[in-house]
Amino acid sequence: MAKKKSLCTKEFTQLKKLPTDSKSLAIDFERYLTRHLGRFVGCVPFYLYEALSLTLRDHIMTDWRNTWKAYEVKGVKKAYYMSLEFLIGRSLGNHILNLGINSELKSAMQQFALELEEIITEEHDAGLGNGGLGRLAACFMDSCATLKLPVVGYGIRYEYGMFRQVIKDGYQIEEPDHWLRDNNPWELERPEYTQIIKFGGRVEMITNHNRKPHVVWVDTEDILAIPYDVPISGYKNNTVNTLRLWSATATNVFSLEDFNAGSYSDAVEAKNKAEHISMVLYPNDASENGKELRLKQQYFLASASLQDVLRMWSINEGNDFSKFASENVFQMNDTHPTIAVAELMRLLIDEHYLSWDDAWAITSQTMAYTNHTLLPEALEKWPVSLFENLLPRLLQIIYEINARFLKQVSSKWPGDINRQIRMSIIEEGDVKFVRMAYLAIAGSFSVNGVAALHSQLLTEGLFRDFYELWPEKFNNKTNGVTPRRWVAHSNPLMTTLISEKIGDNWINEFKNISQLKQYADNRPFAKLWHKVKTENKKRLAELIKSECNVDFDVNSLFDVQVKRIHEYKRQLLNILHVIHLYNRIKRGDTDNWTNRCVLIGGKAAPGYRLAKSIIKLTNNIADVINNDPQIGNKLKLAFIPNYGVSKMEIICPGTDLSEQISTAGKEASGTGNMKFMMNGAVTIGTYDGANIEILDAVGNENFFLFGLKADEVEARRHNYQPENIINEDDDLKQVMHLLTCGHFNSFETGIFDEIISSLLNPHDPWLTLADFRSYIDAQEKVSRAYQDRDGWLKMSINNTACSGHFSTDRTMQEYNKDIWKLDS
Ligand code: 26W
Repeated sequence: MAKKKSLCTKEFTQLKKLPTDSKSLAIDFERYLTRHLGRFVGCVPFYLYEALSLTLRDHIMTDWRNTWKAYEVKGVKKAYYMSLEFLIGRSLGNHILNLGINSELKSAMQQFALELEEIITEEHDAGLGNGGLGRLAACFMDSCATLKLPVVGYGIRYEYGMFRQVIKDGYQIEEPDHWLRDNNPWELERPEYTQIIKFGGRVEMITNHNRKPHVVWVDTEDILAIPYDVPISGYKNNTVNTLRLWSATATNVFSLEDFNAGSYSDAVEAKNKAEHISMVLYPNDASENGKELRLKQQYFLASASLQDVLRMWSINEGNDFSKFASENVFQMNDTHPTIAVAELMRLLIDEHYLSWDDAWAITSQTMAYTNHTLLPEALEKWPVSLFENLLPRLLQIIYEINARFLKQVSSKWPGDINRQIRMSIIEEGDVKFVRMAYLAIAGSFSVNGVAALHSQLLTEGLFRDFYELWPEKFNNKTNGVTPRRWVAHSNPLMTTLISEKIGDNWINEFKNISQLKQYADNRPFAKLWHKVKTENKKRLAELIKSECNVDFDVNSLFDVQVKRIHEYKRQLLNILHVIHLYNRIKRGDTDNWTNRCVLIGGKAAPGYRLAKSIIKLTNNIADVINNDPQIGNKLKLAFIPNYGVSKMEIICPGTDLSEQISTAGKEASGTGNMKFMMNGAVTIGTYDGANIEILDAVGNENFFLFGLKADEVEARRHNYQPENIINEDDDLKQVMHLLTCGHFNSFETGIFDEIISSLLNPHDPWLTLADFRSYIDAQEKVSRAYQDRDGWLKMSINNTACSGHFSTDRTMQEYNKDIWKLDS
């Protein structure tokens, strides 16, 4: 749809609020259900969810429009958060919390004999992300709206989100997640803001109207980007920000030419091909795989978003970009959208006729880059040849950026050719590559890591040369999570208990949660805390029963590790401990025993064989343990299928012990660790990522630290002999024996050989066995601590009370103060 001039000349007026009493809500709900959807109260429950969402959406629309207009009228500086992933989860429950009309809606639903909580769970998760990085983007959006920061999210509206994980015979099976199959009430299509995205073609030099040489990119295959806006409500503050997700489609749905020539199928094929771009989220979370379609997605997002921002800019400023850099800032979520650096240059030079220097001044003052991983295999690089075919003009610009950049390098370090080779944005060799992280750093005024240790390791290792060149660009922004979703929404019982004691302003002033500290030693309060935890454990136990058919007894210690399955996160170390406990029970070593229920969950990238074996191993061990009458309630193990945002909302309030056991120096930050802490779980963890800051906040006495530190890990690599470690440790010897003798795979010979040899490998990058003893000892301390109920409750309360630093409200305030500099 082409955008036409408005017919209306009237000035903007604020939209008025709609009534939120339960009677009005009930009337609206019934009207949507019966008149709009044509259903009735006894229908398929999804329609109840849809009708209720539409009811609520009317209220959000008011604030949405008023928020946008306020930003527009004030002409404020804006930040754009560009991310290939936004792991939003469900929206309805979150909006209800933010609008503060839970009790009104509850009673409105009661008028129809409906339970609000049940309706809320009808919503499909918006699973547009892999894990930490995607969920972080969603938490950031929440906090920006709550802080009234003018931040717009830009992403892709994938037709299929993160795959659904089904477990069959213990193995992970991936099923497509067609989350948009039913209507999605939380999106608003905006065809009037469609953008055209170019691919392929060639680059030509022409003489423009000023008789100056000018580059044009011609004979391209064009694709349309259609925006869908998703409302992001702030907490009880009448603010609704926007997440704009792009969907791809063909430029002309049916090429008339093809159609008339009788090739209807060619016309349809073109449309299908275009739509592939936004069809599916890539389910890899730590290794890049260089697929052409992925680069297309990245460029599609970057180009559509930048064109959109320039379109809005030009409405008021025309082709005057003198103030652009002081009113706009782009935050790139990892290297995934960093082609934006070259694309902004292209748009400013080719489409808006700026000089290279002016365009570079704008680009390098508006782009900021966040790194989320230290794993070298996750660093994106694209074959130059791919760029040549797909984005020839962008490649030219990257070469020019690189040439100018290398000049700077050589003037700082004259004659240091090795450094130039190391730092070049282009990796030379038989196959040449574009190094996206280097492009991001060269084009950005800010580069940040996501926890103190991570940011430090970036400057010492991965980006050391760049740090030496531009120390002022580098900074740390420790991650957080939003306390609205991860406490107020997920843990209503705890929320009520806390608010009764310290009032409810901790929900948006999260540092005030520290006021809880005074209750850590208060016995009546601890008793109530225990009651809440037990109720939450019951809720979790019910989930485990229905999903895994395993009985978790609420009196046991609930020991949880949920996150993507990856060797560096060391689910294997956890499993070795479980085998050790099993072995102890079998050999009768159970004096002073603490009953434990161990829960593991997470998805493996579909092509990551070893991670998939880890899932199978977990399920096989669970089968043996859970069906052995001699083990009984002493030990249970369950693997929860299809771990995601909605499951975590039930898991984290019911957890006693949070497993954060990555090889030190490998987990950039972790954010699950923060969710557990806020909900009163105690952490057993390595000195890694944000664990370090959690330990700092909560103190040694409230945290179970173990394992090698990052520098010790590096030192240890040179003399790592797993065989020796096994021979010197009887417990480990027995554990390894159970694994190697096929105790857990008696009818499936050899299926765990790869896992076993990875543990025995002296070059095991994750040094799993090096931390075995200290992990087992720390776990033993946990078991003993859990037997002292009062002591444990004190630790639990302290963990929540000390979690004030880990709200994304704090994180966003830091981004704003140091990087974005927006008015709120
Ligand atoms: C190329 C594909 C790809 C996709 C995702 C490469 C790398 C990634 C990242 C490693 C994804 C990620 O989720 N990183 C996580 O980001 C979180 C938020 O900052 C951190 O808390 C986690 O420690 C980090 O692993």
